[in-house]
Amino acid sequence: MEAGVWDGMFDRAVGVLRRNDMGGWTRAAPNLYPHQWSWDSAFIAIGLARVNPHRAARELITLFSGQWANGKVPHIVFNPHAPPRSYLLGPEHWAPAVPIPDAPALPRQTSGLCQPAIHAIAALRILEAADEVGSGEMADGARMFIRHLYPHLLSWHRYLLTERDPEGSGLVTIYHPWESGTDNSPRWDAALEAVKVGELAPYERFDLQFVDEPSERPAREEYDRYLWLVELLKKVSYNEAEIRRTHPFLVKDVLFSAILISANEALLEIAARVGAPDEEREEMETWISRGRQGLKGCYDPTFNLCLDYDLRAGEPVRVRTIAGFAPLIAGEPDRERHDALLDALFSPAFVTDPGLRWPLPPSTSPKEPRFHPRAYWRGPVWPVISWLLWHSLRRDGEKERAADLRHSSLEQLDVGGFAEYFEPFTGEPLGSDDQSWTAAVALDWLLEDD
Ligand code: 2M8
Repeated sequence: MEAGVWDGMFDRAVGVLRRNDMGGWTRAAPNLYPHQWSWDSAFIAIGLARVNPHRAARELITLFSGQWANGKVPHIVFNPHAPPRSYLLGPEHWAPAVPIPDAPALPRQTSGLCQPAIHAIAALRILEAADEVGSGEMADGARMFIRHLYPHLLSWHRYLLTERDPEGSGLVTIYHPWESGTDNSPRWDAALEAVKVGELAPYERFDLQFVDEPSERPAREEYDRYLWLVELLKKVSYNEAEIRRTHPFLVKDVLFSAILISANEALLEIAARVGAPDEEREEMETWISRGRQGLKGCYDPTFNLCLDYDLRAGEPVRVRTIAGFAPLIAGEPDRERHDALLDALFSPAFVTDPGLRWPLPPSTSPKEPRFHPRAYWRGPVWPVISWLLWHSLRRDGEKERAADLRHSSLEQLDVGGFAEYFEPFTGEPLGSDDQSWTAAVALDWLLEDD
């Protein structure tokens, strides 16, 4: 760790995670998100891996205790002690009239959606952290942890690459913008607009009490559609075949798919460590090459970006967002395309826009007509996305660019604290304060030297 440069930040980040620690799992944020979110928890485990590997392992194990019988890891595992009227949609909104055969026999209730599968990357980080400590109790604990988690990770990835990809395209279909993690990104505008909202029970937006301005959260029309899509999924008791047949929102999400490819690489390493059978490793290799092929098919040479594909409309989603850099996250084997993507990332359409407070990627390109610098996933900078890109660039040997991303991100957090996201031109912290995954990626960055 660079001593002296980021004085006090390490302790502040640890403090955020400690205050959000609910005993074996971490709430995503103190007020706005009082439950356990799936990909937030994976980032939290990454941040904790070298600080407290045991606690990091526990984060993942607790999350996976909510896994469904079909392998799905739910996007929220609910906190039974969350204050009433604190989060919409709370646990009472997810149960269908007809019982769900795939839901877990749970001590804790879950949502019925999922989120990007970064968990295997987190699990591998925990193993590597235990390796650094060497042999002894830590190594034994890590071995037990990974023996326990490996089959769960495998069935999670299998679910995504079968039920969510019956076409064998290597790309994951999402059923709801919440599954992407980039909720109100303009990526989903057209597909959402096509959703005809039926009769909805009146509802209250609890989220708006925890932010300064309503524009920091999705709009009312978006929420109507979010809630309606959940109603439709409940109506078919989350039956995957029925969803594929009837659901109005089915999109191949390139960012989700890319994270899964990278997670499959991590799972392959984990499989080697646990001595998994050859067939399982071959299965993962097939997933990885199929995924890369799938992303190749979504590449748009005019934008030099990868585009999501709306299955209902039968067309690509032509909008420039950070999801376009999906192949960089997946690992792009074609050198020319890799360089073109890098040029696009470091172009004025993203990181080198001269008006930016820090050279960090805005969630939507400022060149897009639907860019909005304060509106949730429509423009602000998200530290976890900067982390994903940093991690990928470093893996690919782009040392200098990775170091710049890390340095600018740490500056952003030093000035603005561990906010959920940041206005790209002013650096103003927005959304929730003390967001767990922001503190977690800060920890990971602080423990690196470059
Ligand atoms: C945001 O999503 C939730 C719904 O899942 C919400 O807005 O209420 C997203 O930023 C998502 O990616 C994140 O996992 C979650 C908790 O931080 O908040």
